[in-house]
Amino acid sequence: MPAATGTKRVRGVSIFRPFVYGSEAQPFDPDNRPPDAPADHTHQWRVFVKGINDEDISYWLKKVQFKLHETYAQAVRTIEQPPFEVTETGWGEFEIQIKLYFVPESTEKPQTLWHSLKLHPYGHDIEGKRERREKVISQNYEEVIFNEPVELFYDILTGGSFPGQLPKGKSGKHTKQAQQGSGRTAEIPFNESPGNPYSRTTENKELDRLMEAHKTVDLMLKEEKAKLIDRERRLAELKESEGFSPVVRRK
Ligand code: SLL
Repeated sequence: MPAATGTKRVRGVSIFRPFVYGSEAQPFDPDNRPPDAPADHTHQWRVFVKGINDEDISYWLKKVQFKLHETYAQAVRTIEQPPFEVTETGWGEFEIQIKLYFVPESTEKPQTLWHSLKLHPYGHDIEGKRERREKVISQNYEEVIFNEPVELFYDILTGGSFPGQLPKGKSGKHTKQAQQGSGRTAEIPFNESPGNPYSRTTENKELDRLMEAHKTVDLMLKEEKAKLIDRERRLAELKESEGFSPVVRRK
Protein backbone atom coordinates (compact mmCIF):
# COMPACT_ATOMS: atom_id res chain seq x y z
CA MET A 1 0.00 0.00 0.00
CA PRO A 2 1.49 3.43 -0.86
CA ALA A 3 2.37 5.63 2.13
CA ALA A 4 -0.30 8.16 3.03
CA THR A 5 0.33 11.72 1.83
CA GLY A 6 2.42 13.66 4.33
CA THR A 7 4.31 10.69 5.73
CA LYS A 8 6.61 10.03 2.77
CA ARG A 9 10.18 10.85 3.73
CA VAL A 10 12.85 12.53 1.63
CA ARG A 11 15.43 9.75 1.68
CA GLY A 12 19.13 10.45 2.16
CA VAL A 13 18.56 14.03 3.25
CA SER A 14 19.37 15.67 6.58
CA ILE A 15 18.45 19.26 7.21
CA PHE A 16 19.78 21.18 10.17
CA ARG A 17 18.56 24.42 11.65
CA PRO A 18 20.70 26.51 14.04
CA PHE A 19 19.31 28.20 17.13
CA VAL A 20 20.44 29.73 20.41
CA TYR A 21 19.15 28.90 23.88
CA GLY A 22 20.12 30.26 27.25
CA SER A 23 19.49 32.89 29.86
CA GLU A 24 20.22 36.47 30.85
CA ALA A 25 20.07 37.63 34.46
CA GLN A 26 20.64 40.86 36.32
CA PRO A 27 20.57 41.73 40.03
CA PHE A 28 17.89 44.21 41.06
CA ASP A 29 18.85 47.84 41.38
CA PRO A 30 18.41 48.26 45.18
CA ASP A 31 16.78 51.66 44.62
CA ASN A 32 14.45 50.37 41.97
CA ARG A 33 13.25 46.86 42.78
CA PRO A 34 10.34 45.53 40.71
CA PRO A 35 7.35 46.44 42.91
CA ASP A 36 5.72 43.00 42.94
CA ALA A 37 8.88 40.92 43.44
CA PRO A 38 8.83 38.83 46.66
CA ALA A 39 11.17 40.18 49.38
CA ASP A 40 13.66 37.28 49.08
CA HIS A 41 14.09 37.65 45.31
CA THR A 42 17.36 39.24 44.20
CA HIS A 43 17.47 38.94 40.39
CA GLN A 44 15.43 39.34 37.26
CA TRP A 45 16.10 36.74 34.59
CA ARG A 46 14.95 35.54 31.20
CA VAL A 47 15.30 32.12 29.61
CA PHE A 48 14.92 31.89 25.84
CA VAL A 49 15.11 29.90 22.62
CA LYS A 50 15.69 32.03 19.52
CA GLY A 51 17.08 32.08 16.01
CA ILE A 52 20.62 33.21 15.22
CA ASN A 53 20.51 36.98 14.83
CA ASP A 54 16.89 36.83 16.05
CA GLU A 55 15.84 35.10 12.86
CA ASP A 56 12.21 33.91 13.01
CA ILE A 57 12.32 30.15 13.61
CA SER A 58 8.58 29.64 14.05
CA TYR A 59 8.35 28.00 10.61
CA TRP A 60 9.91 24.89 12.22
CA LEU A 61 9.48 25.50 15.95
CA LYS A 62 5.85 25.41 17.06
CA LYS A 63 6.11 25.91 20.82
CA VAL A 64 8.53 25.68 23.70
CA GLN A 65 7.84 24.33 27.15
CA PHE A 66 10.07 25.64 29.95
CA LYS A 67 10.00 23.67 33.19
CA LEU A 68 11.17 25.87 36.08
CA HIS A 69 12.16 24.89 39.62
CA GLU A 70 9.26 23.61 41.68
CA THR A 71 9.52 26.62 44.01
CA TYR A 72 7.82 28.58 41.22
CA ALA A 73 4.06 28.75 40.99
CA GLN A 74 3.00 27.11 37.69
CA ALA A 75 6.49 25.77 37.10
CA VAL A 76 5.60 24.56 33.58
CA ARG A 77 5.37 27.48 31.15
CA THR A 78 4.34 26.81 27.59
CA ILE A 79 5.08 29.49 25.05
CA GLU A 80 3.06 29.05 21.88
CA GLN A 81 4.61 31.76 19.72
CA PRO A 82 7.79 33.82 19.45
CA PRO A 83 9.48 35.21 21.37
CA PHE A 84 9.92 31.80 22.99
CA GLU A 85 10.97 33.07 26.41
CA VAL A 86 10.00 33.36 30.07
CA THR A 87 10.90 36.35 32.23
CA GLU A 88 10.93 35.84 36.00
CA THR A 89 12.48 37.01 39.24
CA GLY A 90 14.12 34.79 41.83
CA TRP A 91 16.97 34.17 44.24
CA GLY A 92 18.55 30.91 43.13
CA GLU A 93 20.09 29.08 40.20
CA PHE A 94 18.65 25.82 38.90
CA GLU A 95 18.36 23.58 35.85
CA ILE A 96 15.63 24.52 33.40
CA GLN A 97 14.13 21.84 31.21
CA ILE A 98 13.42 23.13 27.71
CA LYS A 99 11.22 21.05 25.47
CA LEU A 100 11.04 21.95 21.78
CA TYR A 101 7.85 21.07 19.89
CA PHE A 102 8.09 21.15 16.12
CA VAL A 103 5.38 22.25 13.71
CA PRO A 104 2.73 19.50 13.30
CA GLU A 105 3.51 19.07 9.57
CA SER A 106 6.95 17.80 10.61
CA THR A 107 5.55 14.72 12.43
CA GLU A 108 8.73 15.00 14.51
CA LYS A 109 8.79 14.08 18.21
CA PRO A 110 9.60 16.84 20.71
CA GLN A 111 13.23 17.21 21.85
CA THR A 112 14.42 18.13 25.33
CA LEU A 113 17.36 20.34 26.32
CA TRP A 114 18.64 21.42 29.72
CA HIS A 115 19.94 24.84 30.62
CA SER A 116 21.64 25.88 33.88
CA LEU A 117 20.22 29.23 34.85
CA LYS A 118 23.13 31.51 35.81
CA LEU A 119 22.46 34.44 38.13
CA HIS A 120 26.00 35.06 39.36
CA PRO A 121 28.95 36.33 37.32
CA TYR A 122 31.50 33.75 36.19
CA GLY A 123 34.77 33.74 34.23
CA HIS A 124 37.16 36.70 34.50
CA ASP A 125 36.79 39.69 36.82
CA ILE A 126 33.91 38.27 38.85
CA GLU A 127 34.23 40.99 41.49
CA GLY A 128 34.16 43.81 38.91
CA LYS A 129 31.16 42.29 37.16
CA ARG A 130 29.35 41.99 40.48
CA GLU A 131 30.09 45.61 41.43
CA ARG A 132 28.89 46.89 38.06
CA ARG A 133 25.79 44.68 38.39
CA GLU A 134 26.52 43.40 34.89
CA LYS A 135 24.06 41.29 33.01
CA VAL A 136 25.00 37.58 33.28
CA ILE A 137 24.57 35.88 29.93
CA SER A 138 24.81 32.13 29.55
CA GLN A 139 23.83 30.86 26.15
CA ASN A 140 24.62 28.08 23.71
CA TYR A 141 24.61 27.64 19.97
CA GLU A 142 22.81 24.45 18.97
CA GLU A 143 21.61 22.75 15.81
CA VAL A 144 18.55 20.59 15.42
CA ILE A 145 18.91 17.92 12.75
CA PHE A 146 15.92 16.60 10.86
CA ASN A 147 16.88 13.30 9.29
CA GLU A 148 14.85 12.32 6.24
CA PRO A 149 12.08 14.86 6.85
CA VAL A 150 8.62 14.14 5.48
CA GLU A 151 8.06 15.85 2.12
CA LEU A 152 5.74 18.53 3.44
CA PHE A 153 8.19 19.46 6.19
CA TYR A 154 11.04 19.46 3.64
CA ASP A 155 9.08 22.08 1.69
CA ILE A 156 8.47 24.13 4.81
CA LEU A 157 12.11 23.94 5.85
CA THR A 158 13.53 24.94 2.51
CA GLY A 159 10.79 27.33 1.49
CA GLY A 160 10.65 25.49 -1.82
CA SER A 161 8.36 22.93 -3.22
CA PHE A 162 9.51 19.31 -2.98
CA PRO A 163 10.92 18.63 -6.46
CA GLY A 164 9.90 14.97 -6.55
CA GLN A 165 13.22 13.69 -7.84
CA LEU A 166 16.10 15.41 -6.12
CA PRO A 167 19.42 15.60 -7.95
CA LYS A 168 21.84 12.98 -6.65
CA GLY A 169 25.63 13.16 -6.22
CA LYS A 170 28.13 10.44 -7.12
CA SER A 171 27.52 8.66 -3.82
CA GLY A 172 23.87 8.28 -4.72
CA LYS A 173 23.02 10.67 -1.87
CA HIS A 174 21.08 13.81 -2.58
CA THR A 175 23.35 16.78 -3.13
CA LYS A 176 23.91 19.52 -0.59
CA GLN A 177 22.26 22.03 -2.86
CA ALA A 178 19.14 19.94 -2.89
CA GLN A 179 19.28 19.71 0.89
CA GLN A 180 19.39 23.46 1.17
CA GLY A 181 16.57 24.05 -1.29
CA SER A 182 16.10 27.38 -2.93
CA GLY A 183 14.54 29.44 -0.18
CA ARG A 184 15.09 29.03 3.54
CA THR A 185 18.56 27.92 4.53
CA ALA A 186 20.63 27.38 7.65
CA GLU A 187 22.88 30.34 6.84
CA ILE A 188 24.90 31.69 9.74
CA PRO A 189 25.89 35.40 9.49
CA PHE A 190 29.41 36.17 8.29
CA ASN A 191 30.23 38.58 11.12
CA GLU A 192 29.18 38.79 14.73
CA SER A 193 27.08 41.74 15.91
CA PRO A 194 26.35 43.18 19.38
CA GLY A 195 23.31 40.94 19.83
CA ASN A 196 24.76 37.83 18.20
CA PRO A 197 28.18 36.31 18.84
CA TYR A 198 27.64 33.33 16.51
CA SER A 199 29.09 33.85 13.03
CA ARG A 200 31.43 32.30 10.45
CA THR A 201 34.15 34.67 11.72
CA THR A 202 33.69 33.42 15.32
CA GLU A 203 33.81 29.85 14.07
CA ASN A 204 37.02 30.52 12.12
CA LYS A 205 38.61 32.27 15.10
CA GLU A 206 37.76 29.24 17.23
CA LEU A 207 39.30 26.92 14.62
CA ASP A 208 42.46 29.06 14.54
CA ARG A 209 42.62 28.91 18.34
CA LEU A 210 42.31 25.10 18.24
CA MET A 211 45.04 24.83 15.59
CA GLU A 212 47.36 27.01 17.71
CA ALA A 213 46.61 24.87 20.76
CA HIS A 214 47.36 21.75 18.71
CA LYS A 215 50.71 23.20 17.62
CA THR A 216 51.58 24.07 21.23
CA VAL A 217 50.76 20.54 22.39
CA ASP A 218 52.90 19.09 19.56
CA LEU A 219 55.80 21.30 20.60
CA MET A 220 55.44 20.30 24.27
CA LEU A 221 55.42 16.63 23.27
CA LYS A 222 58.60 17.08 21.23
CA GLU A 223 60.32 18.84 24.15
CA GLU A 224 59.29 16.12 26.60
CA LYS A 225 60.52 13.43 24.22
CA ALA A 226 63.89 15.20 23.82
CA LYS A 227 64.20 15.45 27.64
CA LEU A 228 63.45 11.75 28.00
CA ILE A 229 66.05 10.79 25.41
CA ASP A 230 68.59 13.01 27.17
CA ARG A 231 67.81 11.46 30.57
CA GLU A 232 68.14 7.97 29.18
CA ARG A 233 71.48 8.88 27.62
CA ARG A 234 72.75 10.32 30.94
CA LEU A 235 71.60 7.23 32.82
CA ALA A 236 73.46 5.00 30.37
CA GLU A 237 76.60 7.12 30.79
CA LEU A 238 76.31 6.94 34.56
CA LYS A 239 75.96 3.17 34.51
CA GLU A 240 79.01 2.92 32.29
CA SER A 241 81.24 5.24 34.35
CA GLU A 242 80.41 3.62 37.71
CA GLY A 243 80.62 0.08 36.44
CA PHE A 244 77.09 -0.30 37.64
CA SER A 245 75.59 -3.72 37.23
CA PRO A 246 72.09 -4.48 38.44
CA VAL A 247 71.82 -6.99 41.28
CA VAL A 248 69.59 -9.91 40.48
CA ARG A 249 67.92 -11.12 43.59
CA ARG A 250 67.42 -14.82 43.97
CA LYS A 251 64.32 -16.24 45.58
C1 SLL B 1 19.22 26.46 45.13
N1 SLL B 1 18.65 24.33 44.18
O1 SLL B 1 19.12 26.06 46.28
C2 SLL B 1 18.47 25.71 44.05
C3 SLL B 1 17.03 26.07 44.05
C4 SLL B 1 15.32 27.74 43.51
C5 SLL B 1 15.12 29.04 42.96
C6 SLL B 1 16.80 27.37 43.49
C7 SLL B 1 12.25 31.53 43.43
C8 SLL B 1 11.24 30.75 44.02
C9 SLL B 1 10.15 31.48 44.68
C10 SLL B 1 13.61 30.90 43.18
O2 SLL B 1 14.52 31.63 42.96
N2 SLL B 1 13.81 29.56 43.21
O3 SLL B 1 9.42 32.19 44.00
O4 SLL B 1 10.08 31.43 45.90
O5 SLL B 1 19.92 27.43 44.84
